[in-house]
Amino acid sequence: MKLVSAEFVKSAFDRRHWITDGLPEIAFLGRSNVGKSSLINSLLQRKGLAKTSNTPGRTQSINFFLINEMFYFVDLPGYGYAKVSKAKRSGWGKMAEDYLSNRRELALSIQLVDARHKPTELDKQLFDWLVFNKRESLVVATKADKLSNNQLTTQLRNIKEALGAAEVIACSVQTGKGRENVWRHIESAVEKKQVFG
Ligand SMILES: Nc1nc2c(ncn2[C@@H]2O[C@H](COP(=O)(O)OP(=O)(O)OP(=O)(O)O)[C@@H](O)[C@H]2O)c(=O)[nH]1
Ligand SMILES: [Mg+2]
Repeated sequence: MKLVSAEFVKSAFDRRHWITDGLPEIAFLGRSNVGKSSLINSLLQRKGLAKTSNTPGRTQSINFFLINEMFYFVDLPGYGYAKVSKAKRSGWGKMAEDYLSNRRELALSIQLVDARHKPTELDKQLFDWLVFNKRESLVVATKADKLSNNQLTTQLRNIKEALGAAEVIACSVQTGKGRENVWRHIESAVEKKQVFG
């Protein structure tokens, strides 16, 4: 797929503000600070389109980006960040859960885990939930540049085992590793959604 256009469309804090044109959506999910917004920018080759930060919990809304006027990237709030108030935390959980449970337009959920760490309990819960709910999903291990090749091989095996995932794609926004592969999955998910709904 040739990337022709990518634009930020809106931030939604409430389901009433979700997009209503019915185009397929690719969601990015994972712990705060795992690299969701960075991966979106890297896939789109556009620095700063999705806001990134060293401060976990940066993305608090559901952010929609229109790609090629054909489908959306959806940047969901990160989970598992302890330092926000309980009220805020359950607010995020609710909106993300609502989105994942009910969103008909959702074509693919890309779940990000940190390549350096064992998946957390919340990572596992999300993975199981996506499988249980028969959501099309893909696991990506971020920040692969922070590991040696040997370490990365070991970690990919550990992550696969911990989650029970058939495939985990190593990615780095620094080196571009994994980008093509992730794009292939996105393309095929969008096509499938366009054909089968
Ligand atoms: N070295 C390296 N750093 C990365 C990579 N991806 C993301 N980062 C860094 O990780 C930090 C968090 O990245 P974000 O993209 O803001 O993370 P996020 O998942 O969107 O975080 P929230 O919006 O808080 O949920 C930033 O400092 C990024 O520069 C990567 O592939 N390699
Ligand atoms: Mg973010």
